[in-house]
Amino acid sequence: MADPAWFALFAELPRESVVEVEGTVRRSEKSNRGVELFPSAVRVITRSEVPLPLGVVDKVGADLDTRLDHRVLDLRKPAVRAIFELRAVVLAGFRRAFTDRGFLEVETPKLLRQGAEGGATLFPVQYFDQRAFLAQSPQLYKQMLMGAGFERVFEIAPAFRAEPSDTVRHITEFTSLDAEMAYIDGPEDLRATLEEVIRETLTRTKAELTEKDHPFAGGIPELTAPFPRIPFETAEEWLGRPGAEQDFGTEDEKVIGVRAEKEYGSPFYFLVDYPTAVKLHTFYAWRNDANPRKTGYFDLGFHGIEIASGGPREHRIDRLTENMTAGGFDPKDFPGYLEAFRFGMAPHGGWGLGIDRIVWMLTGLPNIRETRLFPRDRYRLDP
Ligand code: AMO
Repeated sequence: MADPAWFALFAELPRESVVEVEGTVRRSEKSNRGVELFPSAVRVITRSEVPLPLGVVDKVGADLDTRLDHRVLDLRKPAVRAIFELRAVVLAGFRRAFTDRGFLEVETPKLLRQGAEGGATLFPVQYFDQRAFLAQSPQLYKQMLMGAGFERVFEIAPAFRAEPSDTVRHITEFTSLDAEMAYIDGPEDLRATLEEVIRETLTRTKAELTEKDHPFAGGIPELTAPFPRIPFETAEEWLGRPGAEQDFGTEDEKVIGVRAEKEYGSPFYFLVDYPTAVKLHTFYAWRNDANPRKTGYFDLGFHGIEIASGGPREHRIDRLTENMTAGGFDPKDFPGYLEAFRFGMAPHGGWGLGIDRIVWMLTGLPNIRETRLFPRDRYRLDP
Protein backbone atom coordinates (compact mmCIF):
# COMPACT_ATOMS: atom_id res chain seq x y z
CA MET A 1 0.00 0.00 0.00
CA ALA A 2 1.23 3.43 -0.83
CA ASP A 3 1.94 5.96 1.88
CA PRO A 4 -1.17 8.21 2.32
CA ALA A 5 1.24 11.16 2.46
CA TRP A 6 1.77 10.73 -1.30
CA PHE A 7 -1.93 11.22 -1.88
CA ALA A 8 -1.83 14.48 0.02
CA LEU A 9 1.20 15.62 -1.99
CA PHE A 10 -0.28 14.73 -5.36
CA ALA A 11 -3.68 16.21 -4.50
CA GLU A 12 -1.98 19.51 -3.73
CA LEU A 13 0.65 19.49 -6.52
CA PRO A 14 -0.43 21.64 -9.50
CA ARG A 15 -0.99 19.91 -12.83
CA GLU A 16 1.97 19.91 -15.25
CA SER A 17 4.55 19.94 -12.44
CA VAL A 18 7.57 17.74 -13.07
CA VAL A 19 8.22 14.95 -10.54
CA GLU A 20 10.60 12.07 -10.17
CA VAL A 21 8.96 8.96 -8.79
CA GLU A 22 10.56 5.74 -7.65
CA GLY A 23 8.35 2.76 -6.98
CA THR A 24 6.89 -0.48 -8.16
CA VAL A 25 4.77 -0.90 -11.25
CA ARG A 26 1.94 -3.42 -10.81
CA ARG A 27 -0.79 -4.71 -13.05
CA SER A 28 -4.12 -3.17 -12.26
CA GLU A 29 -7.63 -3.82 -13.54
CA LYS A 30 -8.80 -0.46 -12.24
CA SER A 31 -6.38 1.73 -14.18
CA ASN A 32 -6.96 2.77 -17.82
CA ARG A 33 -3.44 1.83 -18.77
CA GLY A 34 -3.61 -1.56 -17.02
CA VAL A 35 -0.78 -0.69 -14.63
CA GLU A 36 -0.41 1.33 -11.47
CA LEU A 37 2.70 2.84 -9.94
CA PHE A 38 3.15 2.47 -6.18
CA PRO A 39 5.68 5.11 -5.12
CA SER A 40 8.35 4.56 -2.54
CA ALA A 41 10.00 7.97 -3.10
CA VAL A 42 8.77 11.15 -4.77
CA ARG A 43 10.80 14.26 -5.56
CA VAL A 44 9.21 17.41 -6.95
CA ILE A 45 11.61 18.76 -9.59
CA THR A 46 9.63 21.83 -10.66
CA ARG A 47 6.22 23.00 -9.48
CA SER A 48 3.97 24.40 -12.16
CA GLU A 49 2.48 27.84 -11.58
CA VAL A 50 -1.27 28.13 -11.18
CA PRO A 51 -3.53 28.70 -12.92
CA LEU A 52 -2.38 27.22 -16.26
CA PRO A 53 -2.98 29.76 -19.04
CA LEU A 54 -4.04 26.89 -21.28
CA GLY A 55 -5.35 23.46 -20.32
CA VAL A 56 -3.19 20.61 -21.54
CA VAL A 57 -5.53 17.69 -20.88
CA ASP A 58 -8.85 19.59 -20.96
CA LYS A 59 -11.44 18.41 -23.42
CA VAL A 60 -12.60 22.00 -24.10
CA GLY A 61 -10.59 23.52 -26.95
CA ALA A 62 -9.13 27.03 -26.86
CA ASP A 63 -9.11 29.36 -29.87
CA LEU A 64 -6.00 29.35 -32.06
CA ASP A 65 -4.70 32.74 -30.87
CA THR A 66 -4.79 31.65 -27.22
CA ARG A 67 -3.12 28.38 -28.15
CA LEU A 68 -0.35 30.18 -30.07
CA ASP A 69 0.13 32.70 -27.25
CA HIS A 70 0.90 29.79 -24.92
CA ARG A 71 2.43 27.55 -27.55
CA VAL A 72 4.73 25.54 -25.28
CA LEU A 73 1.74 24.26 -23.30
CA ASP A 74 -0.22 23.75 -26.51
CA LEU A 75 2.60 21.64 -27.96
CA ARG A 76 2.35 19.28 -24.98
CA LYS A 77 -0.95 17.95 -26.33
CA PRO A 78 -0.39 14.68 -28.19
CA ALA A 79 -2.74 15.77 -31.01
CA VAL A 80 -0.62 18.89 -31.58
CA ARG A 81 2.69 17.07 -31.31
CA ALA A 82 1.36 14.65 -33.94
CA ILE A 83 1.45 17.44 -36.56
CA PHE A 84 5.21 17.79 -36.04
CA GLU A 85 5.73 14.04 -36.15
CA LEU A 86 4.01 14.02 -39.53
CA ARG A 87 6.06 17.02 -40.65
CA ALA A 88 9.34 15.33 -39.69
CA VAL A 89 8.43 12.17 -41.62
CA VAL A 90 7.46 14.22 -44.69
CA LEU A 91 10.76 16.16 -44.56
CA ALA A 92 12.79 12.97 -44.17
CA GLY A 93 10.87 11.48 -47.12
CA PHE A 94 11.60 14.45 -49.37
CA ARG A 95 15.29 14.42 -48.43
CA ARG A 96 15.54 10.77 -49.31
CA ALA A 97 13.58 11.06 -52.57
CA PHE A 98 15.79 13.92 -53.81
CA THR A 99 19.04 12.36 -52.65
CA ASP A 100 18.12 9.06 -54.35
CA ARG A 101 17.72 11.01 -57.61
CA GLY A 102 21.18 12.53 -57.45
CA PHE A 103 20.17 15.95 -56.04
CA LEU A 104 22.73 17.56 -53.73
CA GLU A 105 21.33 19.20 -50.59
CA VAL A 106 22.56 22.80 -50.33
CA GLU A 107 22.18 25.82 -48.05
CA THR A 108 22.18 29.31 -49.53
CA PRO A 109 22.36 32.73 -47.82
CA LYS A 110 19.27 34.16 -46.17
CA LEU A 111 20.70 37.68 -45.86
CA LEU A 112 20.65 39.18 -49.32
CA ARG A 113 21.52 42.39 -51.06
CA GLN A 114 18.70 41.96 -53.59
CA GLY A 115 15.37 40.14 -53.76
CA ALA A 116 13.95 38.56 -56.88
CA GLU A 117 10.31 37.85 -56.06
CA GLY A 118 8.94 41.38 -56.02
CA GLY A 119 9.71 44.33 -53.76
CA ALA A 120 6.33 44.38 -52.01
CA THR A 121 7.08 41.37 -49.81
CA LEU A 122 10.74 42.09 -48.95
CA PHE A 123 11.77 42.46 -45.31
CA PRO A 124 14.57 45.03 -45.06
CA VAL A 125 17.35 44.38 -42.55
CA GLN A 126 19.92 46.82 -41.20
CA TYR A 127 23.17 45.06 -42.08
CA PHE A 128 25.90 47.10 -40.35
CA ASP A 129 26.01 50.24 -42.50
CA GLN A 130 24.21 48.71 -45.46
CA ARG A 131 20.65 47.72 -46.22
CA ALA A 132 19.99 44.04 -46.81
CA PHE A 133 16.89 41.87 -47.13
CA LEU A 134 15.71 38.54 -45.74
CA ALA A 135 15.57 35.92 -48.51
CA GLN A 136 12.11 35.47 -50.05
CA SER A 137 13.41 32.42 -51.93
CA PRO A 138 16.79 30.85 -52.75
CA GLN A 139 15.94 31.51 -56.40
CA LEU A 140 19.06 33.31 -57.62
CA TYR A 141 21.46 31.07 -55.69
CA LYS A 142 19.99 27.82 -56.93
CA GLN A 143 20.47 29.13 -60.47
CA MET A 144 24.03 30.18 -59.67
CA LEU A 145 24.69 26.62 -58.56
CA MET A 146 23.60 25.46 -62.02
CA GLY A 147 26.36 27.78 -63.28
CA ALA A 148 28.71 26.04 -60.85
CA GLY A 149 27.94 22.76 -62.59
CA PHE A 150 26.08 21.19 -59.65
CA GLU A 151 23.30 20.17 -62.10
CA ARG A 152 20.78 18.98 -59.47
CA VAL A 153 20.32 20.70 -56.12
CA PHE A 154 17.64 20.99 -53.46
CA GLU A 155 17.29 23.10 -50.36
CA ILE A 156 14.91 22.98 -47.40
CA ALA A 157 15.14 26.33 -45.63
CA PRO A 158 13.20 29.27 -44.27
CA ALA A 159 11.88 31.90 -46.67
CA PHE A 160 10.54 35.26 -45.55
CA ARG A 161 7.76 37.33 -47.09
CA ALA A 162 6.40 40.59 -45.72
CA GLU A 163 2.92 39.28 -46.42
CA PRO A 164 0.44 41.82 -45.10
CA SER A 165 -2.65 39.70 -45.85
CA ASP A 166 -4.10 37.95 -42.83
CA THR A 167 -5.28 34.68 -44.40
CA VAL A 168 -5.30 31.02 -43.33
CA ARG A 169 -2.66 30.18 -45.98
CA HIS A 170 -0.08 32.97 -45.67
CA ILE A 171 2.64 33.27 -43.06
CA THR A 172 5.65 35.57 -43.09
CA GLU A 173 8.21 32.84 -42.37
CA PHE A 174 7.71 29.55 -44.19
CA THR A 175 9.83 26.55 -45.10
CA SER A 176 10.55 26.36 -48.79
CA LEU A 177 11.60 23.16 -50.50
CA ASP A 178 13.40 24.35 -53.59
CA ALA A 179 14.88 22.30 -56.39
CA GLU A 180 16.81 23.19 -59.53
CA MET A 181 17.82 20.93 -62.44
CA ALA A 182 20.13 21.54 -65.40
CA TYR A 183 19.93 20.22 -68.97
CA ILE A 184 16.15 20.11 -68.99
CA ASP A 185 14.26 19.92 -72.28
CA GLY A 186 11.31 21.88 -70.97
CA PRO A 187 8.82 22.20 -68.11
CA GLU A 188 7.62 18.60 -68.41
CA ASP A 189 11.01 17.35 -67.16
CA LEU A 190 10.46 19.42 -64.02
CA ARG A 191 6.87 18.33 -63.51
CA ALA A 192 7.71 14.65 -63.97
CA THR A 193 10.42 14.85 -61.29
CA LEU A 194 8.25 16.83 -58.88
CA GLU A 195 5.41 14.34 -59.31
CA GLU A 196 7.70 11.37 -58.67
CA VAL A 197 9.23 12.94 -55.59
CA ILE A 198 5.82 13.72 -54.08
CA ARG A 199 4.42 10.29 -54.88
CA GLU A 200 7.40 8.53 -53.33
CA THR A 201 7.46 10.78 -50.25
CA LEU A 202 3.77 10.39 -49.51
CA THR A 203 3.77 6.65 -50.14
CA ARG A 204 6.60 6.23 -47.63
CA THR A 205 5.00 8.63 -45.18
CA LYS A 206 1.71 6.75 -45.30
CA ALA A 207 3.42 3.39 -44.80
CA GLU A 208 5.49 4.63 -41.86
CA LEU A 209 2.61 6.36 -40.10
CA THR A 210 0.20 3.48 -40.70
CA GLU A 211 2.64 1.13 -39.05
CA LYS A 212 2.73 3.41 -36.01
CA ASP A 213 -1.06 3.75 -36.00
CA HIS A 214 -0.51 7.49 -36.23
CA PRO A 215 -3.57 9.81 -36.19
CA PHE A 216 -2.63 11.44 -39.54
CA ALA A 217 -1.96 8.20 -41.44
CA GLY A 218 -5.54 7.96 -42.75
CA GLY A 219 -5.51 11.47 -44.28
CA ILE A 220 -2.51 10.81 -46.52
CA PRO A 221 -3.81 10.10 -50.02
CA GLU A 222 -2.82 6.99 -51.92
CA LEU A 223 -1.53 8.42 -55.16
CA THR A 224 -2.69 5.91 -57.72
CA ALA A 225 -3.68 8.28 -60.55
CA PRO A 226 -1.15 10.43 -62.48
CA PHE A 227 -1.30 14.12 -61.60
CA PRO A 228 -3.36 15.71 -64.39
CA ARG A 229 -1.89 18.59 -66.39
CA ILE A 230 -4.72 21.08 -66.65
CA PRO A 231 -4.21 23.85 -69.20
CA PHE A 232 -4.99 27.34 -67.91
CA GLU A 233 -7.67 27.65 -70.60
CA THR A 234 -9.49 24.52 -69.37
CA ALA A 235 -9.51 25.84 -65.81
CA GLU A 236 -10.94 29.13 -67.12
CA GLU A 237 -13.75 27.19 -68.80
CA TRP A 238 -14.47 25.33 -65.55
CA LEU A 239 -14.77 28.71 -63.87
CA GLY A 240 -17.18 29.91 -66.55
CA ARG A 241 -14.94 32.68 -67.85
CA PRO A 242 -13.22 31.36 -70.98
CA GLY A 243 -10.47 33.57 -72.37
CA ALA A 244 -10.63 36.05 -69.47
CA GLU A 245 -6.84 35.76 -68.85
CA GLN A 246 -7.28 36.62 -65.20
CA ASP A 247 -5.20 34.99 -62.46
CA PHE A 248 -7.00 32.59 -60.13
CA GLY A 249 -8.11 33.75 -56.70
CA THR A 250 -8.59 31.65 -53.56
CA GLU A 251 -12.18 30.71 -54.39
CA ASP A 252 -11.26 29.88 -58.02
CA GLU A 253 -8.50 27.56 -56.79
CA LYS A 254 -10.97 25.69 -54.58
CA VAL A 255 -13.36 25.18 -57.52
CA ILE A 256 -10.47 23.94 -59.70
CA GLY A 257 -9.32 21.54 -56.95
CA VAL A 258 -12.78 19.97 -56.56
CA ARG A 259 -13.26 19.65 -60.33
CA ALA A 260 -9.79 18.17 -60.89
CA GLU A 261 -10.40 15.55 -58.22
CA LYS A 262 -13.79 14.69 -59.72
CA GLU A 263 -12.54 14.43 -63.32
CA TYR A 264 -9.17 12.78 -62.72
CA GLY A 265 -9.39 11.18 -59.27
CA SER A 266 -6.24 12.98 -58.13
CA PRO A 267 -5.98 15.46 -55.24
CA PHE A 268 -2.82 16.84 -56.91
CA TYR A 269 -2.94 18.61 -60.29
CA PHE A 270 -0.66 20.80 -62.36
CA LEU A 271 -1.99 24.02 -63.83
CA VAL A 272 0.02 24.48 -67.02
CA ASP A 273 0.39 26.82 -70.00
CA TYR A 274 -0.14 30.03 -68.14
CA PRO A 275 -0.56 33.00 -70.48
CA THR A 276 2.40 35.35 -70.31
CA ALA A 277 -0.02 38.16 -69.51
CA VAL A 278 -1.12 36.37 -66.33
CA LYS A 279 2.03 34.82 -64.96
CA LEU A 280 5.23 36.16 -66.33
CA HIS A 281 7.46 35.59 -63.36
CA THR A 282 10.13 38.13 -62.78
CA PHE A 283 13.26 38.48 -64.94
CA TYR A 284 14.63 34.99 -64.35
CA ALA A 285 11.77 33.16 -66.13
CA TRP A 286 12.53 31.74 -69.56
CA ARG A 287 10.87 33.59 -72.43
CA ASN A 288 9.06 31.28 -74.82
CA ASP A 289 10.22 32.57 -78.22
CA ALA A 290 8.19 29.95 -80.12
CA ASN A 291 4.97 31.16 -78.49
CA PRO A 292 5.45 34.44 -76.63
CA ARG A 293 1.84 34.32 -75.38
CA LYS A 294 2.55 31.30 -73.16
CA THR A 295 5.07 30.79 -70.37
CA GLY A 296 6.53 27.44 -69.36
CA TYR A 297 5.51 28.20 -65.79
CA PHE A 298 3.20 25.92 -63.84
CA ASP A 299 1.61 25.63 -60.42
CA LEU A 300 0.97 22.46 -58.47
CA GLY A 301 -2.33 22.38 -56.58
CA PHE A 302 -3.26 20.01 -53.77
CA HIS A 303 -6.90 19.99 -52.56
CA GLY A 304 -7.45 23.42 -54.13
CA ILE A 305 -4.36 25.10 -52.60
CA GLU A 306 -1.27 26.11 -54.58
CA ILE A 307 1.59 24.23 -52.96
CA ALA A 308 4.35 24.67 -55.56
CA SER A 309 5.26 26.85 -58.48
CA GLY A 310 8.08 26.64 -60.99
CA GLY A 311 9.27 26.57 -64.55
CA PRO A 312 12.22 26.84 -66.92
CA ARG A 313 14.63 29.76 -66.47
CA GLU A 314 16.30 32.14 -68.85
CA HIS A 315 19.87 30.90 -69.33
CA ARG A 316 20.86 33.33 -72.13
CA ILE A 317 22.58 36.29 -70.50
CA ASP A 318 21.55 38.82 -73.16
CA ARG A 319 17.87 37.93 -72.67
CA LEU A 320 18.29 37.88 -68.91
CA THR A 321 19.72 41.40 -68.77
CA GLU A 322 17.02 42.63 -71.19
CA ASN A 323 14.35 41.17 -68.90
CA MET A 324 15.95 42.82 -65.90
CA THR A 325 15.95 46.22 -67.54
CA ALA A 326 12.39 45.78 -68.83
CA GLY A 327 11.28 44.79 -65.30
CA GLY A 328 12.83 47.88 -63.71
CA PHE A 329 15.87 46.08 -62.27
CA ASP A 330 19.41 47.32 -62.83
CA PRO A 331 21.72 44.48 -64.00
CA LYS A 332 24.56 46.27 -62.14
CA ASP A 333 22.84 45.34 -58.88
CA PHE A 334 23.28 41.61 -59.61
CA PRO A 335 26.98 41.17 -60.44
CA GLY A 336 27.46 37.78 -58.74
CA TYR A 337 24.27 36.33 -60.23
CA LEU A 338 25.07 37.50 -63.75
CA GLU A 339 28.64 36.25 -63.58
CA ALA A 340 27.21 32.74 -63.24
CA PHE A 341 25.76 33.14 -66.76
CA ARG A 342 28.85 34.58 -68.42
CA PHE A 343 31.08 31.52 -68.53
CA GLY A 344 28.75 28.77 -69.75
CA MET A 345 25.27 28.10 -68.37
CA ALA A 346 23.13 25.04 -69.08
CA PRO A 347 19.40 25.30 -69.71
CA HIS A 348 17.78 24.78 -66.35
CA GLY A 349 14.65 25.14 -64.28
CA GLY A 350 13.14 24.31 -60.94
CA TRP A 351 10.40 24.94 -58.45
CA GLY A 352 9.61 26.05 -54.93
CA LEU A 353 7.24 24.02 -52.76
CA GLY A 354 5.79 25.27 -49.49
CA ILE A 355 6.39 22.60 -46.84
CA ASP A 356 3.88 24.25 -44.50
CA ARG A 357 1.25 24.19 -47.24
CA ILE A 358 1.64 20.49 -48.04
CA VAL A 359 1.69 19.52 -44.34
CA TRP A 360 -1.36 21.73 -43.79
CA MET A 361 -3.31 19.95 -46.54
CA LEU A 362 -2.21 16.54 -45.24
CA THR A 363 -3.54 17.32 -41.76
CA GLY A 364 -6.80 18.89 -42.98
CA LEU A 365 -6.47 21.54 -40.22
CA PRO A 366 -8.21 24.89 -40.71
CA ASN A 367 -5.14 27.16 -40.54
CA ILE A 368 -1.56 26.88 -41.91
CA ARG A 369 -0.23 28.41 -38.66
CA GLU A 370 -0.87 25.11 -36.88
CA THR A 371 1.84 23.42 -38.96
CA ARG A 372 4.64 25.64 -37.59
CA LEU A 373 5.96 25.37 -34.05
CA PHE A 374 6.10 29.13 -33.55
CA PRO A 375 4.37 30.74 -36.53
CA ARG A 376 5.04 34.27 -37.68
CA ASP A 377 2.45 36.47 -39.32
CA ARG A 378 1.58 40.13 -39.77
CA TYR A 379 0.74 40.46 -36.07
CA ARG A 380 2.68 37.68 -34.39
CA LEU A 381 6.34 37.89 -33.48
CA ASP A 382 6.06 36.19 -30.10
CA PRO A 383 6.54 33.54 -28.76
P1 AMO B 1 6.41 31.27 -55.20
O1 AMO B 1 6.48 32.70 -54.83
O2 AMO B 1 5.20 30.83 -55.98
O3 AMO B 1 7.67 30.85 -56.10
O4 AMO B 1 6.53 30.38 -53.88
C1 AMO B 1 6.66 28.97 -53.96
C2 AMO B 1 5.77 28.29 -52.94
O5 AMO B 1 6.08 28.75 -51.63
C3 AMO B 1 4.91 28.74 -50.82
N1 AMO B 1 4.65 30.08 -50.28
C4 AMO B 1 4.11 30.34 -49.07
N2 AMO B 1 3.70 29.53 -48.09
C5 AMO B 1 3.19 30.09 -46.97
N3 AMO B 1 3.10 31.44 -46.77
C6 AMO B 1 3.50 32.30 -47.72
N4 AMO B 1 3.43 33.63 -47.50
C7 AMO B 1 4.05 31.76 -48.94
N5 AMO B 1 4.54 32.30 -50.09
C8 AMO B 1 4.90 31.28 -50.88
C9 AMO B 1 3.77 28.26 -51.70
C10 AMO B 1 4.28 28.55 -53.09
O6 AMO B 1 3.70 27.70 -54.05
N6 AMO B 1 11.24 31.29 -56.73
C11 AMO B 1 9.89 30.76 -56.98
C12 AMO B 1 9.92 29.24 -57.10
C13 AMO B 1 10.65 28.75 -58.34
O7 AMO B 1 10.28 29.19 -59.45
O8 AMO B 1 11.54 27.91 -58.19
C14 AMO B 1 8.97 31.15 -55.84
O9 AMO B 1 9.39 31.56 -54.78
O10 AMO B 1 3.61 26.87 -51.49
